[in-house]
Amino acid sequence: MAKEKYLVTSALPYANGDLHIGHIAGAYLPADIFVRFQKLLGNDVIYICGTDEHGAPISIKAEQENVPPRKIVDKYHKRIKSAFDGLDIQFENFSGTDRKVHYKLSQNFFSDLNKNGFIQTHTNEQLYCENCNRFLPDRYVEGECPFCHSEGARGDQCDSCGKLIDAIQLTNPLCITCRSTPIIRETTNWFLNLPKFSDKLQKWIESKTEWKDNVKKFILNWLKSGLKERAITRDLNWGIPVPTENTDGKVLYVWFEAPIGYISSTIEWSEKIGKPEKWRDYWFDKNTKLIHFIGKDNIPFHTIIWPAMLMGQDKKYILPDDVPANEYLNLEKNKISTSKNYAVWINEYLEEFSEIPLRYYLAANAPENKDTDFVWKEFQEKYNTDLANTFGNFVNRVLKFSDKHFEHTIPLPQKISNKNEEILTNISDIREKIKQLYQTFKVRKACKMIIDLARFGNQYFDNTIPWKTIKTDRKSTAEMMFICGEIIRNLAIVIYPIIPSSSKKLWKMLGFDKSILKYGWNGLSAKSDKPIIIQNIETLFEKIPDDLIERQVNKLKNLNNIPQKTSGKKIISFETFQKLDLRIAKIIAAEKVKKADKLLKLQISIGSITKQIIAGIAKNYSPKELIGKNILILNNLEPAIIKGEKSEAMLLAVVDGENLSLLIPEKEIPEGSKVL
Ligand code: B3M
Ligand code: ZN
Repeated sequence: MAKEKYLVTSALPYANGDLHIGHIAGAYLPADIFVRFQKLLGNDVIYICGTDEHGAPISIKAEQENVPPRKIVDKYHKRIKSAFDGLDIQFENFSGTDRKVHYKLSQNFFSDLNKNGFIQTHTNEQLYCENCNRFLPDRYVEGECPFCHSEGARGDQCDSCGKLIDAIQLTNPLCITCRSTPIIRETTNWFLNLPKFSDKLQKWIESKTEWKDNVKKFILNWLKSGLKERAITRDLNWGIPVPTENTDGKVLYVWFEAPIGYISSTIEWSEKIGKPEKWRDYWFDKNTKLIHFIGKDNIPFHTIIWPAMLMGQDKKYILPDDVPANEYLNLEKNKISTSKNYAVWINEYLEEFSEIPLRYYLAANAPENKDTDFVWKEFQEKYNTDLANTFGNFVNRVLKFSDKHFEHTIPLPQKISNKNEEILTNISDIREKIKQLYQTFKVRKACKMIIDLARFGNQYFDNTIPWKTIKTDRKSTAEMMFICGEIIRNLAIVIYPIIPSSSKKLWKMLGFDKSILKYGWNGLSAKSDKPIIIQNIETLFEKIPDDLIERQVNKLKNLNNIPQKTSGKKIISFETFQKLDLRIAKIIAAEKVKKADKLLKLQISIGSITKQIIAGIAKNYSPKELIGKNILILNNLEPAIIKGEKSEAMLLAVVDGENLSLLIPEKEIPEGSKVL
């Protein structure tokens, strides 16, 4: 079969801070897994990245630390790269956007677009700080989001609703440096004429039938509301000079040049490997599949602005084949926040753990279609249960048993029963499914199937009781061991993309002479034809102890300013408030919900009707003390089934950590009364 060709990129991290688990789950681990999978298949694939080194994020950090921007960039480039190394995330090249090749290429991009009539200048109003004597583009200014009204929205994008913002649209803007209110001043900037690309973009996106729903929806919405020209220069002094006249004091907008970094980093790679023209084989060959891994806040840049920039070049660059953007990862139910230091930082993590549990947990819990939550306790449990107890235990018992009874081998059987043949067919079906899942970026499901296979292995071992049969029937025991060996051989390879170092360790125990990548996915298609010679048996996965996890949990608890899930407050209208049917209800019966230690089942009476509600208050109230109490409820909440029980309204309570108190009217008031 002809080799497929892939050019895989991950969003270029800003060189203004360290990486945390949210970055890894969104854009880097999924890409690394995909790349390793393609390598196992024997496809031609390169993984390209680098740091994003210009724009307001960097210059602001430099001002805060009172050092030149280049110093910040150098420091964080190194720290970011070492975090990736520690997590075994391997790029073909990891460059940076403050390098010569990148300057040249970015300026060429601008010049081509300009020459081809896609760039216009406009003089318009911008925010200007009279105290700092400068314009305030992007992150230099903060205010209330014009769309969702959250506070603390930046001048380029609102973190709460994800919408792109023009700084001038902010309500109550403030200069982030001196906190004074900026004035409005005119300035001239260069704009990319996106509307000219509308039709082409629309057609192109409609052809992408296989893109993830969240991504397509986002783009089609954007197109529907009409594309606008976008400024691609900024009044800043840190960045790439604009290659045309009258541009003093201006640089290319960081989001204009950053994606070009994907190309310049590929060029740098070509030069490093001594094949300076090689990058063209990827960027100009329409058989190359260009895949951009990003977090959801980067969708518009990668699916509209960047493709338009590519379309407007003289040279025929390929366009993105897929942009599998991920949703967000939260931390212990709250939003990760760099500024509040509420995060799990990779460099710190690596001081206490190996990369294995994190890679596994973030893969099994990847925010592929919805936001997911990183919970330390779950991290420990998931790893201990799936990898140590299931996968590792299976490998260990099979290898130890076979090693002892079959002269350090997993033997080849003389014949294979029909039932066992069926199992082998099943294994290859499962493998085929896992392959499809990896190919379509569904790593969560792939993880699950892999662990299910290991679990099946354990059951097979238990049910066939080799420790008994070995005394009476050596032949059939050899056959069972062979089946277990086949499961292990498959497991070692299919888990490779997710936890490559464990996979290699297992591979070593199995003593194959070809490396795991050479053997590859294809090596799995034929049955083993020689016995496996078992090497030194080591523990694959050491369990994570409780105290290590407790320390991490406490670290987070000790932060005094934990950010809330939705940052900023949302203002709602009086009409919206009026839609809430808040009432007083009387509890007439209460009991525990089976198999749910936090839940109580309550019967409440609201005037003439009774309803059932399921409430998470069992830790704070006993059923007995509740009966007869008048409580506050939200009456018109959509009914839900909780633990198999119907819940037809919601009780209101105040919560402070573990403390919970019901809201009870201060005076005697008839049940059913409306709260106004
Ligand atoms: N530096 C933005 C971010 O970290 C960014 C990505 C650039 S990709 C070309 O959200
Ligand atoms: Zn200022």
